Amino acid sequence: MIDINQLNEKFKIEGVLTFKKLKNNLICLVVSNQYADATISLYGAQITSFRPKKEVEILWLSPMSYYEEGKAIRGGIPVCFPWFGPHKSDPAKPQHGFGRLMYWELMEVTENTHGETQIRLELTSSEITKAYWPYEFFAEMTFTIGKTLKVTLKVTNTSPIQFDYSCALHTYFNLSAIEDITIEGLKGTRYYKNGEPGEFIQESSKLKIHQVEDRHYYDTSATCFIEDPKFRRKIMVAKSGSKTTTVWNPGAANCHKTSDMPNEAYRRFVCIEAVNSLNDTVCITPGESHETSAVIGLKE
Ligand code: TA6
Repeated sequence: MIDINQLNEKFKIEGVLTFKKLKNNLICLVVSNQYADATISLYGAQITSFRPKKEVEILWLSPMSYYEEGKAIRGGIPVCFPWFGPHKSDPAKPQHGFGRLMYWELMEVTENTHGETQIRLELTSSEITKAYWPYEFFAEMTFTIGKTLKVTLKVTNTSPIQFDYSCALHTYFNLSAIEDITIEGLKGTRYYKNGEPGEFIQESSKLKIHQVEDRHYYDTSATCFIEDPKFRRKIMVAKSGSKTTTVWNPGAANCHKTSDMPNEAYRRFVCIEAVNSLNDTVCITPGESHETSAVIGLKE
């Protein structure tokens, strides 16, 4: 069991970083620096809140989220790894992999010369991870809390053979209302819709969400923007090391069926995800690493 006193002794930065307990003794790290406030759960290495000073929260977190081992926290940025979506051959294995269902070890907390706070967590392969996925690996999640939030998943192959994995930084963005927002940055990009045959192309420069959407845009490294007129802001979603961008909203009917979301939650968030999946899975040889990053902030 992780000891909150030991964490505080080792990592606490007076006035900037401390730890607190969530439900069921899950521990999170709380950052408050000159730029922003943020909360990161050690379970799942999942950031659940990022709020630049004097701004409305950028990440959406379900008020009905489970904080229970074996279940993913609903909201923030769940880390999907080492597969995205259902497992290819074994539906009994957890959707979106085991990364979001494991305790990650906090390794390092630093402040850089600009006063941004950097946090690094690690997950190393073990008998538990090998029961799901047979390879040896070393995964790191790094968060930089500044005016923007930078999140990186770095995976290193420590196996004697090459492996493939898929992953996502499955970011839930907090909205005033889904019907009022538009998403820019995907015009001219091909995509497929989950559960529908065929390929589509994004015709309009402004994507509006009117219903359930589960779109996977191919071959795109583009920065997206969420324009939210009621919150009077444009959220920037940049990324690197990922060529697939997923846009997901469950719509009213699926939202009602999802036990860890209020019925109206679909109006309050959209996911825009930096993904490596489909024709963009990552193949790394022994000793090789790959980084998938997202940078999130407000357009000035
Ligand atoms: O990224 C989109 C998606 O794969 C959807 O198909 C949807 O099911 C969503 O993720 C949420 O998955 P979860 O397992 O967190 O309920």
